[in-house]
Amino acid sequence: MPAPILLVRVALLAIALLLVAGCGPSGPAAASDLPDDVGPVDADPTVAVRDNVFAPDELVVEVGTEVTWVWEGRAVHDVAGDGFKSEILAEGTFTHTFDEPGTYPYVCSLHPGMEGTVYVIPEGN
Ligand SMILES: [Cu+2]
Repeated sequence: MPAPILLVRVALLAIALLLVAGCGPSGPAAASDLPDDVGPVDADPTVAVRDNVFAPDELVVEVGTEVTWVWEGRAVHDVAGDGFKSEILAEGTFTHTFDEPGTYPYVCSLHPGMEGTVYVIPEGN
């Protein structure tokens, strides 16, 4: 009785395809609430974009702060987060002003593992 076995195989294949389709390309995670122990604010809201690391990879700023990423590496990179995305650049700068408190993870979409986080804390903390 091969027919039922074939049906089961088709069903399993369909389920597998659905699972794969649900996992799109991995992008930056969505912004989220702040953890409890963030701070103090970094004096210089600037991040160097190097090969293949953001330095510093964690930055703490007050809400309303303009963060500047400065390309310093030899390879091309970008900055891609929830609500902000640079062009793919080899040099130059990208800026983004964070108007809402929260945790903003971002990545270079070209280099897996090249990740950073901006923590945006309320004014006066
Ligand atoms: Cu990169």
